[in-house]
Amino acid sequence: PQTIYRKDYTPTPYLIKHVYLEFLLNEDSTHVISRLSMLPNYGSASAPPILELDGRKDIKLLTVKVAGKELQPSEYDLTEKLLTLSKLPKGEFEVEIKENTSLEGLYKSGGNFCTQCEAEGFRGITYFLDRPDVMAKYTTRIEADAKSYPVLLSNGNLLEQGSLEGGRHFAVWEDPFVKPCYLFALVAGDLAVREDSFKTMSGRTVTLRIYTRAKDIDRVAWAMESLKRAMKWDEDTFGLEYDLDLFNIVAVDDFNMGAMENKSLNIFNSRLVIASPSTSTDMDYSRVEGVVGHEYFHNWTGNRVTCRDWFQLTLKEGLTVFRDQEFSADLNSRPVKRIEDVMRLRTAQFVEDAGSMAHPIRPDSYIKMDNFYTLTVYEKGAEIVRLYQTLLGKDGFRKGMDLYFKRHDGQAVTCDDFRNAMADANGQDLSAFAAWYAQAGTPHVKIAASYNAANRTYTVKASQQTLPSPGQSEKGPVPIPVAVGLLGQDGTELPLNLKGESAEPATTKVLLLTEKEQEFVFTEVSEKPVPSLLRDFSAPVKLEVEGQTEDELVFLLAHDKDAFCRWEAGQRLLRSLLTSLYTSASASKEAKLEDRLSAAGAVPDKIVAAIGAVLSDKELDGAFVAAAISLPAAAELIGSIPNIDPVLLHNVRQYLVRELAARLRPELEAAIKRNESAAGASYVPGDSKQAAQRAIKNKALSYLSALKDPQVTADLLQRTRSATNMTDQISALACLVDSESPEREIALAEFYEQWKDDGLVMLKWIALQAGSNFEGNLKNVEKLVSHPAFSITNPNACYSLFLAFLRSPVNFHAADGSGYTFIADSILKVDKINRQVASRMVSSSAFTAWKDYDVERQQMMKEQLARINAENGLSENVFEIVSKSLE
Ligand code: B3K
Ligand code: ZN
Repeated sequence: PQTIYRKDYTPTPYLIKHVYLEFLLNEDSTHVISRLSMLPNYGSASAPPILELDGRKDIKLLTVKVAGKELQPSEYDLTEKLLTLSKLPKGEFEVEIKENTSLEGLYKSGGNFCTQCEAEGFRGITYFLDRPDVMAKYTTRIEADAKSYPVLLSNGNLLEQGSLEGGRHFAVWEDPFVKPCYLFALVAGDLAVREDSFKTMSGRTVTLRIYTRAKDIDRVAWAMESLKRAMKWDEDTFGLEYDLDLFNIVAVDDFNMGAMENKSLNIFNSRLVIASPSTSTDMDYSRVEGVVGHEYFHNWTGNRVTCRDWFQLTLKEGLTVFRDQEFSADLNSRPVKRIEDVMRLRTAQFVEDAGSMAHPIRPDSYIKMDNFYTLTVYEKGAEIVRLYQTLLGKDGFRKGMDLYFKRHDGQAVTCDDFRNAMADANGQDLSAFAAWYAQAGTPHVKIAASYNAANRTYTVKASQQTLPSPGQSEKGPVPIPVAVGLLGQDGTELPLNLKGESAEPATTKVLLLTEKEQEFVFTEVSEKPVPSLLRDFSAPVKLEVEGQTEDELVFLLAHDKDAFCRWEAGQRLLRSLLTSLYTSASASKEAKLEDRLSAAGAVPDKIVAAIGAVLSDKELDGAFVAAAISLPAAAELIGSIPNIDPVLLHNVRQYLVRELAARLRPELEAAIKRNESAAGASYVPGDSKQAAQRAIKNKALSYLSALKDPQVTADLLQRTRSATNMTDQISALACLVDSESPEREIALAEFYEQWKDDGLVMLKWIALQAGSNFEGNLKNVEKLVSHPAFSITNPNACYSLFLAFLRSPVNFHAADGSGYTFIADSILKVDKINRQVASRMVSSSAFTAWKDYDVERQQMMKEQLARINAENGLSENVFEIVSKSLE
C-alpha cells in the first residue's frame, strides 16, 4: 500500500469549470456519461501537461473523447486507478467519458440508489480529478424506471423533469455553486417525503424536505424542527444565511458514518433522522439535533469554503463540530453539554492520542484517508477552534469568522488560512498555535500554587510536557490557555488582579501558558484561596495540581461557580479513590476482592457525603447531578496505571458502585421519587427539564440495581413494562442485563416481542446484550451474530454488536483470550464485506493500545494483530491500523 504525504502537495495542472453528468440507472448496471469543461492551470508558457483522472478498477470505460474527437485505446493510458490523457490541446477543452459503473461511490440501500463520495468515492462513479481543490459547477441528469424510482434527486435546483418511453422518467438538477466532487450526491428511490419551509433573514423562503422510507415518515418531526433551529441559529450567531431555495435530507439504513453534508442534499444514517418518544432516547434526540445541525453548518464551513487537500480535514470538521457544540449548548444546558463533550474527549480521544494511531489534528501522512475521520481530527480539532474563542472572546471569534468567509468564499484552503483570518481580524499573532496542528499527544500540565500572606500574592507555577508519539519523539510547548478562578474560604469568588496586566479585575482570568515553564502572580489576594483551574475545560490537556487535597476537592464540588470545575472536582476525588482501590486490590490477588476492600474501610465517609450532598441538592440541574455522581470511565484510568488488568479494574469499579449505592440508598430512593413525575408527563422532545429528571432518576436506579436486591430487580422488570418512553424503558432494561437472572431473560424476551419489527430499536437490544458484563456472555454474543435481528452487511448492526462487545471489559478482555479471538475473527469477516466498518472495529478496540495492559493480555492482543495482518487480501484500511499497532 502507498503512503500519501502532506508535504507532497502540488497544485492541480487542470481545473474543471463545469461538469455535466448523466446517469442511466438500471438494475444490473449504471451507465454514466460525463462531460468535463477543462481549464488549464499550468501557466501559459509551457506545453499542456498530461491529465491524470482518478478512477477505480470497477469502472468499465466505454469511450473517451477529447475536444469532440474519440480516442483509440492506444491514445490513452488506462490502469486500475488512473486514466491518463496526453497530447492535449492548449487552452480550454472538453473531455467526454462514457462508462459503466459498479456499486462503489454509487450504491444501493434498501432498494434505493444513493451515493457517498467523501473522501474519495467519486472516482468510483466516474474518472475525475478527485481532489477537493478542484471546484466546479455541476449539472446532473438522472434517468430511471419511474415505478421503482419515483424520486430522483441531486444537488442544487430542479431544472427539468418528465417521463420517457418504457415506463422511465428523468430529472435534471443544476447546482449554481462551485463545489468539490466529494459533495456530489444522487438519490433515486421510492421514498416518502415531509415538507416544511424556513424564511431566511433576508426574507427568502427555503423549502425543506426530509425523505425516508414510507414506514418512517411520521417520525421526522424532530429532525425537521432541529433543521429549522439550526438555520436560525447560524443566522443569529454568525450571520450565515442558507444560499439555495431547497434543502433536502434523505435517510438511509445502510450508511458507514452518521451523515454526509452533500450540497443541498444531505444523506443521513436513518438512526440520526428518525425519532419518536417510544422508540428513541433523550440521547438519541440530542444526537439528531446535533448532527442535523452539524451537517447544515457544513454548508458554510466545508462547502462554501472547503479544504485544499484531505490533510486539512480538521479545517472543516473541527470547526463544524465546534459550531454544533455551541448550537447544542445554546439550545440546552450549556454546562451539561460541555461536560458531556469533555467526557467523550477524555474517554476516547485521549486514548487515541496516546495509542498507536496517534496523529496531529492535521496528519502528515495516510494510507487510507477514510481512517483519519477520527476523534482527533473532529473532537480535538473542535477544542483547538475553541481555544481561539477562549482567547479572543466571542466577538473576536466572530470577527475572525467574518474575515475567513470574506477572504475565502468559493475557495479550497488550509488550516493556516483559518488561523490567519482569526489573527488578522483581531490584530494578534497566533503563529504559535501552529504547534497544535503539528503535534500529536495530549499535553500534561502541572500546576503548583502558593499563597504569600505577607505580600497578599498568589503565585501559580505552571509547566507543560507532551509525551512522544509514533514518529514524533521530541515535542515543544504549545500555547495553553488556563482559565483560573480563586475561591475564598466562604466559597465566593475573589476579584483577580494579574501582575503586569492592566485589565480590570475579574473573577475568571485566562493565563496563557506558552513556555515549558511559566509563573503568574495574582496580587491583592486577601486570603488563602482555593484555586479553580482549567475552568470550562479551557484547553484539551491533562491537568495535575500539586498538593491538591481531598478537602479542597470536596470544597470545590460543593462551591465552585464553574460547573465544569465543580463536576471535575468530584471526578478527581473518584479517580484517585478508584486508583487507590485498584492498587490495593492488585496487591493480593488471592483473597476475595470484596472482603479485602471493605476490610480496609476503603471508601471514606467524606467522599460518600460529598456525593450524597450533590445528589440531594434540589437546586442543581438533574443532568448535571447525573454526570456528577457518575464514576469516571475505566478508559480514563487505563494508561495512567501501567500494565492494567482491565477485569480487575472493572470489579473494583463495581465494588465502588455497590458501596455508594448501599450507603446512599435513602438519598437515591428520594431522588427517584422526586423525579418520577417526568415519567407521567407526556414526553416533550427537546424539553431539557424533563430529560434532566429522567437522567437523574435513571442514574439513581442504575446505582440501586448494583445491590442485586430482589425487590429492586422486580421493580426494574416492572419498569421495562410500564415505561411510557424509550429513555425509561431502555434504562431499566440496561440495569437488568449486566447479570444473569430470570428477570433479565424475561425482560429481554418481552422487549424483543414488543420491538422486533423496528430495526432501530433492535440495534439497542443487540448493543445491550453484546456489552453485558457477566462472565461467559461471549456464548450469547456468538448466538446474536446469527440472530435474525442482526445483519452483518448493515453497518449500524455491526457497530451495535461488535463495538458494544469491545466495551465489555469482562468479556472482551477475558483472561483466556476468547474475546480477542472472537473480535479478530469478526474483523476478518467484516473486512470482506465493508472495509470501513472493519477498520472502525480495529481502531475502536484496545488492540491499538495493547501496551497499556498486563503482559499476558499484551501478548494475546499482539497475536491477534499479527493474525489479522497475515490475512490474504486484507483491505488497505485495516492494514494501515493493524500494521501501525504492530510497530
Ligand atoms: N463529512 C462526513 C464524513 C464523511 C466520511 C467519509 N469516510 C460527515 C461529517 O463529518 O459531517
Ligand atoms: Zn462534519
